[in-house]
This record gives sequence, structure tokens and C-alpha cells, in this order.
Amino acid sequence: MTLAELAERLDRAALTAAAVAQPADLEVGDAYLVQGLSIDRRRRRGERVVGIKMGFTSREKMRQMGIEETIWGRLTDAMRIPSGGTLPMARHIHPRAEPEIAFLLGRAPDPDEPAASLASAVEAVAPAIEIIDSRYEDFRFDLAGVIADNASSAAFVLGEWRPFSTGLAIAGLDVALELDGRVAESGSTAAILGDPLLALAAGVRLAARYGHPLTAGDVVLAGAATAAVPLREGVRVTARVEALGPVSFRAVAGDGS
Ligand code: OOG
Ligand code: MG
Repeated sequence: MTLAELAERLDRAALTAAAVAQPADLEVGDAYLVQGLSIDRRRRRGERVVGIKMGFTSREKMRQMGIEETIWGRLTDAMRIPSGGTLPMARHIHPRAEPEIAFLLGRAPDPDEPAASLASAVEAVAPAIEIIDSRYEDFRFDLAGVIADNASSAAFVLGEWRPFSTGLAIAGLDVALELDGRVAESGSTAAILGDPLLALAAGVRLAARYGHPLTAGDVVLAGAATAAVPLREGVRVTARVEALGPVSFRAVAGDGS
């Protein structure tokens, strides 16, 4: 199978909410090419890339999925659910939610910039929820497989942006994920590489290395602070990040039409 064929297969799996088998013998560099090709298909349908998501930036996530390397994927405008909005379950295969924080870039970052100076590229931060949905059977994959599948990215919800200044500490904030008001997962933003700014630095560097330099206005999801939880129809999901506030959505029946 060519890289373009693999990209088409993964894109179709996402469009039709039907899982496919994992590719064999894919290399990481080629996997990022497949990811880019599948996003090109979305672009041709009118979607716009609005930023990136980081994956496997916390021990919890590495342990849950058995992968120890930090990865990234692309976010498009069509993946965004407004805060308080709904996720149509029929459009997804086996979706899960995880609590994150998001950065909004005020200027183009330099890939060689240290994390400390990168803080000045951040305009605002927000609490966020990422909805991941592997296009592979049983939500199982290897490193190259998940990269090709756009790092399992399916949807994301952003809470209110809060202006970022270097005085705003974001490294040790309590994080909780609630299902219908009951805490399902809890942790700290310190779980995200020790400091979410380091996840941003990794994202800036990795995305540039694979041909996707970030720019002003881009959103960067730092990666989940806790393990992800499976969704079921009707459930209301809320993430709370200390000092940043809540963000929520509801998983609903149907395909949204
Ligand atoms: C891959 C994506 C990981 C995160 O926040 O660590 C991720 C997956 O778990 O399916 O989004
Ligand atoms: Mg995530």
C-alpha cells in the first residue's frame, strides 16, 4: 500500500466511523507524511488547520497506551466543538475524553527557542478537553500507526482563554475530569512533562522538524494530564483546571444531522 493509499484509508475510516487494521512496517517519518496527506484530504473538503495537539506528554498516557515517545497531530476547525456543545457519538468509533490545557500563540515561535523564552510567544491559555478516537480496531496501535492516524485526534473543546503572562504559573495546577458531575480522573498539569510549557516547546520543535512550522493564532493542546476515559451516549463531560476554570460538552446519540 502506498502512503497516499494509507492516508485515504485512514481518512475514510474517520469519515465513516469504521475501524481499520493497523499498517505494518511503517516508519515514523513516513507516518508523519501519511498524517499530512490525510490532512490534505480534509483541506480539500474545506477544513482549515488551526493548530496542533501533543500526545504522550504524560506518564499516565504513556502507561495507558504503551507508547513512550512524544508525538503530535494536526487540529482543524471542523474538529472544534464549542464550549458547552455536543459530540455526536455515531460519527465516532470508540471515542474517549481527556483533560488538557491549550495554548494560543501570539507570535510565530522559533523552533530553537528555549521553553523559558517561548512563554513570550504565548498569548493565552485555556482549559481544554480532547476527544480521541483511534481509527484502529480495539484502540490499539504502535508508534508509527498512531502518528499516521493523526495522533488519534477527533475533536476538542476549549474553555475560556485567559491572557498569559510569565507570572501565571501553569505547572502545578490540579486537573479533574468529571462524568455527569463525578470525578473520573484527576491529576496535575505537572504530569505534562513536568511543565506544559515543555510540551509546547516539544511541539514547536517536532512540528517544525516534520515540515509544519507554527504561527501566530495557532492553538497547541499540551497533551492529557490523566488517562483518557471512554464515552457513552448522554454523558456530560467536564474538565476543571485549577485557576483556569471549567470546560464541558455532552456526548449525544446520532450523527449530528
Ligand atoms: C494517542 C493520543 C495521545 C495525549 O494527550 O497524550 C494524546 C492516543 O492516546 O490514542 O492525545
Ligand atoms: Mg490528547
